Amino acid sequence: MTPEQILSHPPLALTREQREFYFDNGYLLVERIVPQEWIDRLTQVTNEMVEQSRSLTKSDAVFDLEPGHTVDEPRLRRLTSPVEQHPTYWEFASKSVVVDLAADLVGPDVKFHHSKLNFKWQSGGEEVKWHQDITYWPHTNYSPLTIGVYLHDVGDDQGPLGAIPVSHKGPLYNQYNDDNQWVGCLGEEDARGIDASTTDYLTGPAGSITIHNCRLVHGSRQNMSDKGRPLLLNIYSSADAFTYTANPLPSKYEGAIVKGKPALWAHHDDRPCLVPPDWSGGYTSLYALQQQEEWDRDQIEKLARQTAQIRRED
Ligand SMILES: O=C(O)CCC(=O)C(=O)O
Repeated sequence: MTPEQILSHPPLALTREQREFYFDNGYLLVERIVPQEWIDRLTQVTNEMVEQSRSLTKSDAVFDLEPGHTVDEPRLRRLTSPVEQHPTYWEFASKSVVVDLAADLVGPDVKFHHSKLNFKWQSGGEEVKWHQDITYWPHTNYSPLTIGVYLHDVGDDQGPLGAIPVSHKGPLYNQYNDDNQWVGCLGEEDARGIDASTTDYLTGPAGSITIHNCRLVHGSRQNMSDKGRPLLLNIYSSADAFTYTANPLPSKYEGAIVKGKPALWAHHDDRPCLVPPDWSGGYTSLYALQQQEEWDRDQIEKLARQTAQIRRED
């Protein structure tokens, strides 16, 4: 659907100005839109997840650990596919205001793709380099978007999400290095070519929402503050967008229609898309790939087993 067609549907959660801002700029911040009750519930299950991670010594398909993670001082980079880990996350992704936000920006028929919870731990939580999401998980069109909710208040020193305005209308960049290895971020030369001085860092109180289009160039700085920055991210598309590569973060909910009805016809955008490596045997993590971290054989085997298990449950 074109922005005009989407805008012809009455808004459910956003103003016309907010919807137009998203279409023009490729991202949006909406402050305090998620009720505190939801933030409390999500925080409680997230604390339970952190407890579960304490005894781990290596990252796996569920918990992506930062170097330095210990039993006494857990440091998580990411909880992978939270909707698989606790029903509260799926209830939020499928029944809360985020579904209406998605419908306001992709149209009345909304499909779920995947989820993740990026922690950006205090005192050093890792940077996310400039990248575009769609080449991790190509779809037949560019409707997919990511809706993040800040579980804590997020200020400028906590590594808020940074968006390069209007970059969704620009090119898709190569996210392989010169040796054709997937690094999941722009190469140095491309990164130098973007005007980072225009970056909009999306800060806001707990319950604020960030939304970014799948073509937008975005990233975030290290968190050197003494406060964490848990950001719960859910990805949706219009129902007529179909994937043609393996989902890096598979889930039994992939493809669930969370609003409206399934599509009978696929919509194809004629702009080409870089394809990622085949993730069907398992995907380490955005952080591990961007930092070119080596995972050992045991980890890779465990990841493949866990991924196969999730795919069997689909
Ligand atoms: O957690 C972050 O700061 C980055 C999130 C991100 O890059 C994404 O959702 O694609």
